[in-house]
Amino acid sequence: MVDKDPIVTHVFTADPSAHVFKGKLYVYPSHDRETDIQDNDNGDQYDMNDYHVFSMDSVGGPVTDHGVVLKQEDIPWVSKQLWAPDAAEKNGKYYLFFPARDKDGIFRVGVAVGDEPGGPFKAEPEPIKGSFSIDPASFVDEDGQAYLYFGGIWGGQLQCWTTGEFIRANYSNMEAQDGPALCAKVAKLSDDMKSFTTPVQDVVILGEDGKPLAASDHDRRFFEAAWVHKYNGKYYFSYSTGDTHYLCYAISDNPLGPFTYGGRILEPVIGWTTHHSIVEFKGKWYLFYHDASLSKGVNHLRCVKIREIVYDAEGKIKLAEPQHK
Ligand code: FUB
Repeated sequence: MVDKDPIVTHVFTADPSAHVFKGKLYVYPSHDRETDIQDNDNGDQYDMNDYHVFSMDSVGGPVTDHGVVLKQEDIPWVSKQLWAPDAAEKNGKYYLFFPARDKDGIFRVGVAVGDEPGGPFKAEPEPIKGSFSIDPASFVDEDGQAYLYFGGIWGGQLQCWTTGEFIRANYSNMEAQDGPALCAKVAKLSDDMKSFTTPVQDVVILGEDGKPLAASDHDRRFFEAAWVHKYNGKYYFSYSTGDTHYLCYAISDNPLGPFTYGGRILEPVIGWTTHHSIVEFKGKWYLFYHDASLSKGVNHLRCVKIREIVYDAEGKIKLAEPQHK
């Protein structure tokens, strides 16, 4: 293994969403904390209750911790589990999107607003109307239109939303066993970034045969950790395959898809989860990701790391340095 150092070691961090704001690299991660909750397939052990923001002027340079920028007790609708967040800038304001369980135990996506990329952020009193499940990822296209991608199966509850209503009985079914895989979701965001302006729709991933990936295709189907970036005029949708522990991507000419499966970015890391973002900074492209090396393998105590990525002539993503020797 060609290992990398965590970007910070004074707190546990995971699910990094990286963006360039005001010429600096900002990272919006989950803030893992120690609990005595046993690991289970619902992810109850991921019991986070606040967010920090980090920034840096250069990759490999000093990292600034902007401290706690939003905490659970200040979000009226949340009962627990502040999971993987993301951030966006629009018209000079900064928006932190975050998933959490509401008072009924149902995951929703909230938004909090700030004047600076390093926070603090003030949460809206209610989650985004029509939002559900986990792992929001915002993407603002060159024409200014913003999109919110989200969803995650198993503990992320996406399987509960097959009819558009929350079906609690589906919680323990985890995912479809046959037919097409469950898809991540996407909707366009309003100009103030606080609501959806379109119905929520599927982010369909097609195989080389032009058919949606099958539910049984655990090496390639979407599990959680949606991310979208644009390279050379194409939209790249990247995600975790969950129980097979890969980071994969798919490519489209349209931010709403359908996307065609493109390959793997990262092989399994130490720890169960894998989650990432992709960002261009000072002419190079980087993969932000996490593993559980800082805690010597405790699944819910993770640390954020960075690797450079490159594109080949066909636009395929490769790590600049191999992950394993
Ligand atoms: O950090 C909690 C959850 O673990 C995230 O929402 C998932 O993507 C996984 O990394």
